[in-house]
Amino acid sequence: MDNHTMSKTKASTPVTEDLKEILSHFLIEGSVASVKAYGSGHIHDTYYVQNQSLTLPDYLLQRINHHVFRNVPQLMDNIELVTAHLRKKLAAMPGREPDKEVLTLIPTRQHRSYFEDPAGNFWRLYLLLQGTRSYDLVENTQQAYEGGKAFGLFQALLADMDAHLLHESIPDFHNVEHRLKQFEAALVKDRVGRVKAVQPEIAFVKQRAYEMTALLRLGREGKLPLRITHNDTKFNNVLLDRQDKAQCVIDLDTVMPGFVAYDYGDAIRTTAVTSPEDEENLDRIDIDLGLFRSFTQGFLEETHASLTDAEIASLSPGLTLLPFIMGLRFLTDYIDGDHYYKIHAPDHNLQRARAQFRLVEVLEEKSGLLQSIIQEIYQACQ
Ligand code: ADP
Ligand code: GN1
Ligand code: MG
Repeated sequence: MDNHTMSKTKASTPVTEDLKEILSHFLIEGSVASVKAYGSGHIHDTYYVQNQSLTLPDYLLQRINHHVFRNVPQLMDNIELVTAHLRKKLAAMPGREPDKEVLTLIPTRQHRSYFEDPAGNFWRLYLLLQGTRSYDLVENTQQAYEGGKAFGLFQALLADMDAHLLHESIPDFHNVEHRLKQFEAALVKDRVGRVKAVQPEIAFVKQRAYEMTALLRLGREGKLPLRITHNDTKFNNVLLDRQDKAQCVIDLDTVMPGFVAYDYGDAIRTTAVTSPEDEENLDRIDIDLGLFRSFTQGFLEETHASLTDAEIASLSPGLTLLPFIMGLRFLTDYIDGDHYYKIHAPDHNLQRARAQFRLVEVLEEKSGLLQSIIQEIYQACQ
């Protein structure tokens, strides 16, 4: 990684004293015992804030990556709007617990949803949802089912929210034509001289580029409705409780208008696969049909009544599209010199891209079978 990209996107690691100073700007209860780096997200820096008192809440502090989310006030407006809408909808449903099922932002002493420090970093604080866990890898069909219920319900609850209220926090986020243009631009620049070494991956992208725009074209023809979607439905963006029941959908930064197939495809990418997103041994990458069925069952139980026939038919192409987009973005970042995603090894983005492209192949091979499972589950939900 060259110094230019390091300084442009990777802020220095703060020490505990700095973090405690940042926390002093928020309206927290009690006092801070410890602040520890937490989670495995690729974009923000997340810290677990432990309270001195066992009876007062713990918190989750995040330094927002403002190179990725360029308009933080708009981003935070979105999160306030979405959480308020979810809270209101859940409050009207018997047996639900909005305070446990929706993220709670802790305001600053200036009554704002984020704090900007003198160095230009943006910070936000959430109430830590006690007794919950997120999993990078799904462990069983019950968890996969719960993941499907959580993202399905999330979408159903936002169906009546006015999409015009939301800002596009990252324009063209899942627009594959836009991602292909960024890829082509990176190839032309070849900033760090890596293009020569990734010819097979480039060929993989070019072979599929046109077919991967099918959903966009359907959308343009008015055949697929835009809904409010989550757009980052990785399995670790659902918190499960101690009984492995889905409790809360988190990571709301990319909630924006999108197609239902985006959320479905992005979720299957991590929820129906037992190897990690960056699996090095490509032979290990496969779709687990039990997990696939379970996620699909949970997702369609919550969404079937509102989806059109065209949307049901779009779920299957969404399965290959999302790992394709993720592989393309990882590869583009690799070619560009690794300045978007956090990496933990020099070729990490390439390894991630290869794993995602292998997953695309597996999904292509099984697409007929997966499509018939979706149809069967959909019919049974009717
Ligand atoms: P990123 O965008 O970096 O993935 P997330 O918002 O998903 O950041 O948070 C990172 C991790 O922190 C999550 O995977 C989850 O384990 C944990 N987490 C986030 N918010 C909460 C919360 N309110 N309560 C408990 N854990 C949380
Ligand atoms: C990023 O922040 P995190 O790790 O949840 C990325 C997603 C990718 C994901 C791949 C804003 O999500 O789009 O699917 O990595 N988020 C952004 O793991 O780019
Ligand atoms: Mg996350």
